[in-house]
Parts: sequence; structure tokens; C-alpha cells
Amino acid sequence: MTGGTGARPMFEKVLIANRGEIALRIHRACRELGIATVAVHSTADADAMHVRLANESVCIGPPQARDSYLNVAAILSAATITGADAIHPGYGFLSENADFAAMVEEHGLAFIGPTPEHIRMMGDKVVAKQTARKLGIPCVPGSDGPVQDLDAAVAAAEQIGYPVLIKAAAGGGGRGMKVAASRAVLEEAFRTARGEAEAAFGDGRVYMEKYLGHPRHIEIQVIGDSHGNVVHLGERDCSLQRKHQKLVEESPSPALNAEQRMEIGTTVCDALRKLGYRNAGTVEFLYEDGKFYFIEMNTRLQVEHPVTEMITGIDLVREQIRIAAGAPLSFSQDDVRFAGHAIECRVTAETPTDFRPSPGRVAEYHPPGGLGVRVDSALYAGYSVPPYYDSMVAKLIVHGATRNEALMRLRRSLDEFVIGGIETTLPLHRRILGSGDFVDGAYDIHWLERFVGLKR
Ligand code: MV4
Repeated sequence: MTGGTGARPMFEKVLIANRGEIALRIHRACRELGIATVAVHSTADADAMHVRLANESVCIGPPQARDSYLNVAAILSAATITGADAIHPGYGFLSENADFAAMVEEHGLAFIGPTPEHIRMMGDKVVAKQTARKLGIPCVPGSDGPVQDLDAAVAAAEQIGYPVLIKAAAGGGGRGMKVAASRAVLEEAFRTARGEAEAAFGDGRVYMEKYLGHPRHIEIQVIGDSHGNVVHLGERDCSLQRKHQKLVEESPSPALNAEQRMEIGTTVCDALRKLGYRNAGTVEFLYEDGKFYFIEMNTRLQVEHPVTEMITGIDLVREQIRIAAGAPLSFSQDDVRFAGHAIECRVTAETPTDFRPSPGRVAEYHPPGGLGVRVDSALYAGYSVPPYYDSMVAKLIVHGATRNEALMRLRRSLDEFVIGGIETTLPLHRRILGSGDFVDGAYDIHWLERFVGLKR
């Protein structure tokens, strides 16, 4: 590290422990800060865009993620050999692996993310919820900690009131959840949830909550530095999802007003300041009948971060890098202005009606452009989408002065977007934009599954 931009010490070289559009996104932020990049890649990604653009690249293993992008020893070796100062993990892969974050630091490198302790704390959903509650964040009514046996489950359900939801402590992202509508089905739900949690995570601990029937999924973006500053950057409404895969995200949420936004944002910031949280994070809530209920915290940069960047003008990845180098946040809460409306569509290489994978060669690639249009993608004409990884191939993000302007711009951009040679979900996105409910902002977390199921 030496003097970089400004008076603060800055990294000279960052290793990007990821692939696809997010590797490119991180590379771009590094370049603007004058930082050199190291790409790591599997043998299947030798021709990937992030590898072409990076200053250096290292092959870290065969196609399967467990042998490459999850190969801690290979990634740490690549960082050591190339003399990197820091590692950015992106999202997915090792981004929320507390042991990896700790090993990065033990090797004398900076982990561009939160502390291993905070990653570990939020990875355990029971500890995360207890922490949130202690810090004054509103939570879903439920069991106080894990539920040990059937008797305890029955007692908790009586207390909470049916329907109840049984969740895995080691779960998250929707894995290992079971609803019980009454005492008659509680025993079966409890045993199944515990068995599935044990099989999936090697940790059979479960906890219980009141089941909310028609919530929206609204999350608060926060960022903190290592000097005790924590600010929020508003919310994202991520209710449009199918099988826990988000398809569309927007900010601001059509369901919130400025007062509600500031209230939940302030509550979250006060809590995370007490915790000493640093770097980017997202606090996830269910929002139903005018009330927020904490569900989880993500200790990483998220796929949908551009939505927040578009309405605040803040480069979240640049801030993450500066913070990891020890710099204070470059703005205060009062400096944050929420301007206009942003919407993101996640485009995947899947068939648009039944979501079968559609990897292969991209024969044509013509992304849309113009005012208020951003495309985050590592695609290029002639590129082959490998079958081994997540199917997301592009994020189309639009910004407008109003929600209506953003909708018009999104419709126009979706019509321009050409990805030839493979099937993508672009036609589904065009259909969603044609729906009256979506245009009205009248949707909850169940809306899309119904919409996809209808009118095939
Ligand atoms: C819930 C819920 C209803 N009531 N908790 C799914 C993912 C995990 N992060 C939490 N999840 C849910 N928790 C209570 N008490 C419904 C869901 C849920 C969901 C949440 C957010 C986004 C999409 C979802 C789809 C199905 C269920």
C-alpha cells in the first residue's frame, strides 16, 4: 500500500475472487481508483471478459466451483504470488464465508467486506435475529432462540399463534422452511424441517416465527467504515422473485413514503453503529400491513446494488475498497440524496416459460443504451455461457426522474436488448412490464409465481 487517491493509503493491487458481471464491476471500480487487478478463473472461464480486462490473471482450477472459485488455498496462493494487497469476494462463492475472511487477514491481506466475526454472527440466523432484536430492530414474533424438541415447538406455536413458519438456523435464502397451519400438522413440519436442516447444513437447529401471508421483501442498504460511521442508502423492493431467485428489484419501494424510509433507515443505522459494523451490508425485512419485520442480514455486496447506486449516485464498490483500506466514508447521512427511481431486471440464460438452463454460444449481443440506461454484463458476441455456474448473464438497470419514466425507459430498453444464440428471460421481463399490477406497484412476494403460472 502507498499513497493513492487523496491523502489516505490505498491498495495497489486487488485480487477479484469471483467471475461474470460482478468481477467486471469490481475491476471497473479498481481501475477508477488507479488500482491494478488480478483475475482468478477456472479453466472454463479462460475466455471470460474479466480475465481479458484484468492486469493479471491466474487459473485456479477446473470448472466446478468447489475446485476453483471456492478453492481457498488456490485463491490465497494466487494473491500471494501476484503480491495483491486485498481480496474482493463479490457475491456468492466465498463472500459470506467467515473462515475465508479470517484467512485472508491472517495472510496479511485486506478482506474487502465486514469482519469475520460479523459475517459469522449474521450467518447464524438465530444469533442474527437475537442480535437484531437486542439492538432495537423490529423482528417477526417467534420463538426466543432455537426450538429444541416437539414439546417446545407446540408451546412456541401456541404462544405465537398459527400459522407458524419453521426455519433452519443455518439456512437463509429460503432453504429449509416449513409452514404449519395448525397443531395437527406441526409435528410433521417440525420433524421434516429439522431433518432437512441436518441433511443440508449438518446443523439441525430450527427456530419458529409467525407466518406472514402476503409480505413484500424490502431491504435496507447500509455502509459503515472503520471509524464508527454508518449510513443507510435507502431501500430496495425485491418482492418480484420466483423460487427465491429475484427477477426485478426497484428503489424506492412503491409501498413506502419518505417518512417510513427515514424511520427504518435510522433504526438500522443506530443498531449497526452499536455493533461496530463496517463495509457494505443489507438488512432484509418483510413488510406487511405497514410494519417492518427483520428476517436476515446479508454481509456482502448484493447483485441488486446498482439500483441503489443509480438513485444515490454513490459508487458502492469504490466505497467498499476505500473503507477496507482504512479511509472514512466519503459522505455523511445528510449528504445522501435520493433522486428519482431505478429498476433492475436480472436476465438469465434460461427458457422464459419453464426456466430450463440455456447455456451456449452468444451469437449476437446488442445491449440497449441511452440516457438513464445501465447494463452490467460480462457478455460479448461470440462468448460461450458455460453450464457450470449461476445462469444470470446481464443486469439491465434504468433510472428515471419518476417511476413512470423509469418504466417507460425499461420497456424501451428491453425492446432494444438482443441476446442471440441462447434463450434468455428477456421475453418474460417484457411480459412483466406489460402487467397492470406491476405498473401499479401492486405486488407481494407471491405475485410473480402466480403470474408465471398463469397464461403460459
Ligand atoms: C418468512 C415468510 C413469511 N413469514 N418469514 C424466505 C427467504 C428467507 N430469507 C425468509 N423467507 C421468508 N420468511 C415469515 N415469518 C416468507 C418468506 C418468503 C420469502 C421472503 C422474501 C422473499 C421471497 C420469499 C418467498 C417465499 C417465502
